[in-house]
Amino acid sequence: MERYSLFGLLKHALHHHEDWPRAWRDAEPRSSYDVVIVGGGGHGLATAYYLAKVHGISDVAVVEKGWLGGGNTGRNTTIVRSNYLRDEAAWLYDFALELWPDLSRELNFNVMFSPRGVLNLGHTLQEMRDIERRVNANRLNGIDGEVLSPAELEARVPLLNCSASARYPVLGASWQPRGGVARHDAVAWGYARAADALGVDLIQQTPVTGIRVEDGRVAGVETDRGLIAARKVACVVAGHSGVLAAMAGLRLPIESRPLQALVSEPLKPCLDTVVMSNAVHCYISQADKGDLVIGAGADGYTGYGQRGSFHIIEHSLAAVCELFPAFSRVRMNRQWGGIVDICPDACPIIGKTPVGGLYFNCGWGTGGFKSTPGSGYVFADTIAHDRPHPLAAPFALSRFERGALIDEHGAAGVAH
Ligand code: FAD
Ligand code: PYC
Repeated sequence: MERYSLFGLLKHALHHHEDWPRAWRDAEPRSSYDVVIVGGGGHGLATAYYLAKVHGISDVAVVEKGWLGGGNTGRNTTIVRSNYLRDEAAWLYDFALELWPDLSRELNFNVMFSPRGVLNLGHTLQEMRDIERRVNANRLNGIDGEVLSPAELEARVPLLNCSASARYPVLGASWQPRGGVARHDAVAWGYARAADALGVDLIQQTPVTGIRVEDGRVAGVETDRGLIAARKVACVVAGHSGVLAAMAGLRLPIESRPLQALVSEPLKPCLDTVVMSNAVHCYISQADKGDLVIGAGADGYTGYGQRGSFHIIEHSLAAVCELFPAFSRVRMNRQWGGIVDICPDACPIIGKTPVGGLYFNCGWGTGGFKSTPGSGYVFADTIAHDRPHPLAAPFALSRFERGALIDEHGAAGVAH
């Protein structure tokens, strides 16, 4: 690799970034594959990578209607943590968290994982009781966590307003030191490049318009470039899961709603951890290039417009200004929305469907970025063996028939 130098910098500046080698092939769809993955977000790409890498299944195509990582993967606020309340969720998310520190080496691509710790603030007595319960549950599962007092918080985050006279006074927080952030695009690009190198075809700008089912088994997907036959089809389309399920005659217990975020102008380093407040609906961190990355709550109704409603973001920014009075003078640069797929228990659906050979991985809602490596790993295993990976088994679609819901609303990070 070329070393950083003034000469190197000038050379690349004058080159206008020309002649960069392609990171992955622009594959033409073949007529059939062993496995077709619908959706080229982080989860779909990770699934393809682990199918090829761990299970030796590389006759795989990822079919994406837009560009790789252009869905929620490239729209999220990049928070990574595993402090979920219920055992099943804690195990799944912590399995994912354990994969992050080595991911850049695994993919030979810098995903900029930064374990700078995550704080979840409590503003009421009941929230503090819930935080204590969650931290205790986490520690019983071997997951790091502490409860911090306002004084400890003030020392850790000097800009945070911990005054007792604040509108929503901060009474304390949970602290997960192993949590942090990662670069979302890099995660998609890293998995894409590594999957392509193992022989996976990445097919962009190709919407799937139908799922062909014959005698109760999946036979392939219809696209605007023709039918692509497949022995197995795996749908990983987040906010569009209901649409894809309907193509196979299925109905999922999922609502698709806009969730929005925004970034500020770049600032000098001033916030070296992640602060989340479920009660007032904001979460905030500072990107390496200085921007404040701020997220808001989900819209209260379903929709597919990747923008979100103004009153939601107004409410979140009011909360940011109250929590961090110094940020009230910061200008915002960009705002956007992503369509999140929310299950009634705020947990994902991973696994088989009533249609043979058809699998879904969805329902990650407002919190699936953190689980990208773990989700891809367990889903690939589930597809390869046509049975649930042990960590994925509790998240089967059939839990809604059995009433075996895993309520994670409290730890979801964003109330919905
Ligand atoms: P996506 O990245 O959305 O990929 C699905 C892909 O499927 C898309 O690229 C889409 O174009 C494609 N697709 C859809 N329909 C079709 C079709 N018919 N044919 C072909 N392709 C199709 N999670 C966290 O853990 N931490 C956070 O801080 C966080 N913040 C968030 C903030 C916002 C504003 C949003 C919107 C989400 C946030 N999330 C967060 C949630 C997280 O982004 C998602 O759970 C995760 O990225 C889902 O990844 P995915 O690969 O399943 O979906
Ligand atoms: O799940 O940690 C999370 C999260 C933060 C912001 C949106 N989701």
